[in-house]
Amino acid sequence: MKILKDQILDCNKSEIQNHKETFDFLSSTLDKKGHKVAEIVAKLSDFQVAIPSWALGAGGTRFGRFSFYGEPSSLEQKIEDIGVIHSLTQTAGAVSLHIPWDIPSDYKAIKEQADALNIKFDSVNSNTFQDQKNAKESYKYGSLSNTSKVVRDQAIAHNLEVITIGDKLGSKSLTVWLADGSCFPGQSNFQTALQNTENSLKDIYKGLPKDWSMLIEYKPYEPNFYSTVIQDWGTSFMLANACGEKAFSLVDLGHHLPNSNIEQIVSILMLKGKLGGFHFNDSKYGDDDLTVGSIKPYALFLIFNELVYGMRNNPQNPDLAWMIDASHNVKDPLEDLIQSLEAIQEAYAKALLVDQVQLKEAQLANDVVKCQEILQNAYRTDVRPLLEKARINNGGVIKPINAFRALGVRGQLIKERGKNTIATGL
Ligand code: LRH
Ligand code: MN
Ligand code: MN
Repeated sequence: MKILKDQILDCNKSEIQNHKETFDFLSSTLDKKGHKVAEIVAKLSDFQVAIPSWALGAGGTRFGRFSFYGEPSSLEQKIEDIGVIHSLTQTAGAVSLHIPWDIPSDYKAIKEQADALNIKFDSVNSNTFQDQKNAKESYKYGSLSNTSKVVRDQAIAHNLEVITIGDKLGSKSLTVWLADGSCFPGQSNFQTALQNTENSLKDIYKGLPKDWSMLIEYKPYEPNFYSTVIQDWGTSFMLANACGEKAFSLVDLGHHLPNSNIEQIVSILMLKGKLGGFHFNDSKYGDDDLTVGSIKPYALFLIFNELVYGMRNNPQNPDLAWMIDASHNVKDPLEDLIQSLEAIQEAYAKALLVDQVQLKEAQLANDVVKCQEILQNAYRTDVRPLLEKARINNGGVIKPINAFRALGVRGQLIKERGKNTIATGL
């Protein structure tokens, strides 16, 4: 399945007039306020988010899984699906592989396929939260933190192998997320577990190629329900510092206890030059992995406001590895990803409308009302015509969900792949 240029032009025919009218109106309004619309649109066009290789099929819960049919069952088909989303949205120009779920069998062929679709290989994810086929040791009681050195060594070797795989594809970072922790008080010694993890991470760090970085993801609970070794940003930050200048924290929006001030975490990590990666999703209760922006869009905007501030003012912080980390239980995964990409771009565009100079002045004058007005004026702007323009400029469609449906993508995929496909991975 491949979306052709003519199909894109065809989809845009019926939408272009309306787009022009709404865009012209918005851009003249923003112009009058001193915004540089062309620059904002260019930033949106440049902003690319990786799609994880495990997100292209229906997810599921521990109670069941309901297929959407036509799901990809090989890495090639997953990249093909990302190609579809990218052709329409022009925002999904990268894939993030999970190893061992998606080890390429033919590196040259997979690179060529991705290149042709304009898709890069972003951060590679290791997996020590499941026992692998024929593995000698089990991760039941932890991986990098395990009390047994042989288990830790196996987990370290796996991470080093993931680096080797990613290196062949052009990836530049390794994302480490550990399920390590304990389910009951007394089960684990907190200090030993953290010390073992630090030592193991340092061993992996030594194996990083020169131009690579290591991203350390944190999460407060699940699958362990009493303690998690890398539970919060402080722990991740501490470990990144212990490893060295190529190690960073990774923020996954769903990995916080309710009401955590994520925008403040983002801000402080960027100030310290230690925010390396980002996983987008939304949640109401826990690590729900819902569509980005579907529950707390204002919080997402506030987070982007700090990201934009950091990208402008914190040269000490590296470019970030952006990725969607959502799961799709009741929606078509491709439609859900399109909605997430749109929500990300929307929050980014709104954050680009925040007048940081005015905000600083209002903060210095302790004009609390004005500070709030500045943020909320930006947030209340309907920026969707800017997103449409950014997509048009890159050769995408004006309305991705409408186009996805008008082109009958899912029907076509079912025709090509059949009904009984099961996506590998989660
Ligand atoms: C853990 C997580 C992590 C994993 C992915 C499957 O909850 O967010 O990033 O790699 O989900
Ligand atoms: Mn994640
Ligand atoms: Mn998660």
